[in-house]
Amino acid sequence: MSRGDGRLVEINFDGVIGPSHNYAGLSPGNLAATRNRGLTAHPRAAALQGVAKMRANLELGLTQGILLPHARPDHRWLDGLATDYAAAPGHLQAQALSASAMWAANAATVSPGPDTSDGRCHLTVANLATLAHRSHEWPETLAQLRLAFADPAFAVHAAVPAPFGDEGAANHMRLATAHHATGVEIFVYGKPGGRFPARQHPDASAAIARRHGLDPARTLFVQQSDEAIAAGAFHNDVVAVANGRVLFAHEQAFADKDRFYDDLRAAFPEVEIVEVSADRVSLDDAIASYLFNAQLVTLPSGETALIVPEEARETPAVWAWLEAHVAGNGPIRHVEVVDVRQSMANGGGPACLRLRVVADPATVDPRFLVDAARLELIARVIETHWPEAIAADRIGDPALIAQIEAARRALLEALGTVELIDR
Ligand code: SUG
Repeated sequence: MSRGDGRLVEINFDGVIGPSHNYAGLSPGNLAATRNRGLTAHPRAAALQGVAKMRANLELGLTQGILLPHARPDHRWLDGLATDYAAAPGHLQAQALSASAMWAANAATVSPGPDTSDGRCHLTVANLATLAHRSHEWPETLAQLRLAFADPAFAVHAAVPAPFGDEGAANHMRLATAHHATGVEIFVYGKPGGRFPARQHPDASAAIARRHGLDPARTLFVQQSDEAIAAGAFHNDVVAVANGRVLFAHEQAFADKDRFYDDLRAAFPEVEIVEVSADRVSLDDAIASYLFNAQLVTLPSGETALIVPEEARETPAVWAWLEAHVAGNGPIRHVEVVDVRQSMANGGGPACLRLRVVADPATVDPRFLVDAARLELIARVIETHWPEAIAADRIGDPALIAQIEAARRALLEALGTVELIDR
């Protein structure tokens, strides 16, 4: 039994969208980000969309936390490259400035206490080694996780060494009869050599399972299908999501789905597999609408809800599938729609923006938890300090950089997390 078992709940930690949010097209294989390269971004609107999503989750009765924007530009990283922001070539400026830490699903892999050999909740920070602009997130993520989860109920681990790419919870799923019950953990990896990078290396997944002390009988390693990666599903959470007893996945998500489903049913007989067939929703529609990059959550009533982006409602085949499922007797009883368009245009949907941690909220540093009043405070800082717009040709502008740095500082001061200013 882990500490505080009776009070273990799922907490969604959303990445607060940082003041440097922009469209630099830094992620090959992420079709939205590539397509929108060079567009003018709206950091203030983006961050307020994120706050609105968190507010809506609170109103559903869910427990909500935050992770904070990272120091951008990342001067330490540039220093390691023997340059500084003003002198750096354009591609390094863009990589140093990216607000990509907003996608908290890539912050870490989390194994809740009921699954681990020592009963503690284990978190391994993701190395994000595949793409330059994400490869320097982990030191600050680690600093934040060590602060938020300093209680002995948690074990926070440093990243798996490169070159074994690890993208965190985006390639990890957990099924359990209840959040506080022992679960089955599923690690989804990609095989390199395809059209786009396969970002999750099987050796990284295996290392995390060992480090977290998972029971091999309740741990599965599954290969993502090459066709999903080729179609733009750069993370498994773009084509599959799990919560409670429910696995919600596209028919073409996995390389050998029949074997995976058999293994899963053997490890977790209670599973309810909700599969969307390609003839109802094509892989392209699933990826464009982010149907599966939804938050699949258990409401306080015990019912399952799916929190989808507006784009899912706007994609006729996807919306028809959801309406038919809810009207029938399927496990997903409610569909909630949120507007996270600014993040979506960089390939990050509702599920990308959050990291799920099953824990007793009393063991989490309260500065990383939010209620309506704290969200209001965050919204006020964003409204006052976040840049309204960032055009692609402005990322070298010292005045913009000064505003971005001041905006983050204002938020950390308002939230009492000043020790992170210069972590
Ligand atoms: O890693 N986009 C992110 C989106 C991450 C989505 N996360 C999950 N699916 N869990 C990525 O591709 C684009 C940034 C840019 O191009 O400026 C970016 O990094």
